[in-house]
Amino acid sequence: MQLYTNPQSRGNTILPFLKELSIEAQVELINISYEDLHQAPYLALNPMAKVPCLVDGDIVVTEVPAIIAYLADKYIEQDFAPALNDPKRGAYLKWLFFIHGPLTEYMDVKNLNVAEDVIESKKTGLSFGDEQRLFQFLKQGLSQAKPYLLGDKCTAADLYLAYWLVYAMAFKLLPYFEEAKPFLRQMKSRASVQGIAWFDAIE
Ligand SMILES: N[C@@H](CCC(=O)N[C@@H](CS)C(=O)NCC(=O)O)C(=O)O
Repeated sequence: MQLYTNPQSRGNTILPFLKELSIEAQVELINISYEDLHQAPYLALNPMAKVPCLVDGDIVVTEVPAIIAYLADKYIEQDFAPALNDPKRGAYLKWLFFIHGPLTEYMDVKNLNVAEDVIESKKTGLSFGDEQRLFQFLKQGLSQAKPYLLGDKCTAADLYLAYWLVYAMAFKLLPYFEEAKPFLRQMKSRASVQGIAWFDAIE
């Protein structure tokens, strides 16, 4: 497999998962410059001209949670995704898509300094709705983590959420919720995230 990525990109959110799956040796990391994303060879893989992009033989997967879900299912015996007939599968998918949708949208809106009154006037069309509701959803989910989102097993969704949370908190795109602390401490203790500065900042 090849993972096209860039060291400055959200492709980084996938790297701990490669370690968790012990497939670093099977996945060739191809660090591609942002200029080369717009060249024909890469556009043939991903016409969106974005990284990351996973190539597994004839299979091309783009969009971070799709890559994560693809790998989790490919190595399903490693238990980082609930099986198709496991009732926890629904919550697992919900978290993956929540992170990619409402949570990322919220961070983009914050990053762009969109005025509060504009957000308020557009909230029915925004996938995160409003800030308080998003925070409440996150706090509730994180409070119920025991110690992981789906219970006692760490899934790909935990790794993806934890990465985005520590990143967003480091850049003050999200407050450092008290409710997030036990979950983030738990995630920080995993060998796969050692050396990632944003995790080091979690007390
Ligand atoms: N929806 C995509 C977004 C990917 C994305 O935004 N990638 C950025 C880096 S974080 C990128 O490739 N930027 C380079 C460019 O636009 O030239 C995903 O989640 O994979």
